[in-house]
Amino acid sequence: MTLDSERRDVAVTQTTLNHGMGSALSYFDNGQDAVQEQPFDPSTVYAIPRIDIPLDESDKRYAKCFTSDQTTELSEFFREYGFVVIRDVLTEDECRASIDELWTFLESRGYKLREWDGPTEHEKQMDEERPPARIRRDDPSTWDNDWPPMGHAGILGYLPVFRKQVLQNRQNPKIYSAFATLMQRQDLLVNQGRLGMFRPTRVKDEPDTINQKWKTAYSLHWDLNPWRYSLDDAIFLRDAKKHQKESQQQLTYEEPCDFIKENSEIGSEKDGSINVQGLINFADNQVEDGGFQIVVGCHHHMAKWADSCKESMGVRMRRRTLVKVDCDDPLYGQPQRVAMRAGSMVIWDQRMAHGSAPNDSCNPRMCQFIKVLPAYSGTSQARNRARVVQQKVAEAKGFEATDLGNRLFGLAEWS
Ligand SMILES: O=C(O)CCC(=O)C(=O)O
Repeated sequence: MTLDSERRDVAVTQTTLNHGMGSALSYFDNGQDAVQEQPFDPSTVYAIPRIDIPLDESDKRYAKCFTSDQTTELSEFFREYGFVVIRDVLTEDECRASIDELWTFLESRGYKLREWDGPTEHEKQMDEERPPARIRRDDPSTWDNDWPPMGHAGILGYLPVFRKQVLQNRQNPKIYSAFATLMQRQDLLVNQGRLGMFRPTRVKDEPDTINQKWKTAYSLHWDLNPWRYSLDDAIFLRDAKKHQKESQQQLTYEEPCDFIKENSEIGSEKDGSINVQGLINFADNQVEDGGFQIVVGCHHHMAKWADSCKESMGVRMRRRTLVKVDCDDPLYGQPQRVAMRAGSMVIWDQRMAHGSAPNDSCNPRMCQFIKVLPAYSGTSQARNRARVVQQKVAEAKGFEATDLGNRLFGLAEWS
């Protein structure tokens, strides 16, 4: 497509779409052209059909699930519904070790470090002058003491975690095998991500007591931009190219948050790539415990949804990679909780609108976020990434990477 035809497209968008309710805002793109943002009208948004989440026949408190060796069944389910639960990827011992490590992380304030280099001089001085009250796992009255940032989202801090058990989980063969099956390739890099915890908001045998302060936010979003990812309109295609280029240049791995960003929108619907995200539950997680929720079957419909609101939300959000569903959109009320047993993992297609629902029980929710991306090598980005991972893995006391782990961490070649 030529620049001329791109410009013509933008001009058409500007002149034909002025069906406004109230005044439209202008969106300026680097001074090149202005695209009119139309007001968002929820009644014109494509309604994604609701499909009930399939439940586990043997225990309907949980979503339907598979074992990692049921490759045909789990792939078919994933294709149809856009997500899949794989049970028993962690043993009971591995769940116990993961929970223990999560608490040690909280008790030792591992999350305080915003940068790889540790606390600033100012932070150290503040801590010495006024030692902070510590969290203790066996005493819920301490669970307000210096809780990590991102508590409103149920995520423990900003940074990826490099500790023995979370690294073991990242090189777990069952987890790898499930990802490889769904991605239809063996050569993968595992993302170095974060831990999650929702504190219980209810007290056993006290039905009238609710701790609102520990309720996490209800959320529904995509970790990609639906318009850039799916639509052929020139404006979004151009933004998609720009985004890909910028994200490649920006990921230097000098900043810890580069690990968090790295697999958002790495392909597009048009190139047929399969992009996934996932998480592992350390404890049984029933509907009322809060946590992961998803719009079942959404991957089949995201492009139609995006097309139906491209002049309003699409224009407003065209530069975003994380896109939140508007609370006036009928889709906002549509996700269903994916309840899973301890040791289970859910993997979802990135085209699925997903998020989390707050806790409404006396049980905590504890999990590890985990994603994979196609392996790459030979670039400065790959070398920087490997250097940082190597250093962080070496610092993780008691951890030994396996052959599989070294490949998944980008420290050894796949071929
Ligand atoms: O399960 C959760 O807490 C939400 C997960 C999520 O939204 C994500 O990983 O992007």
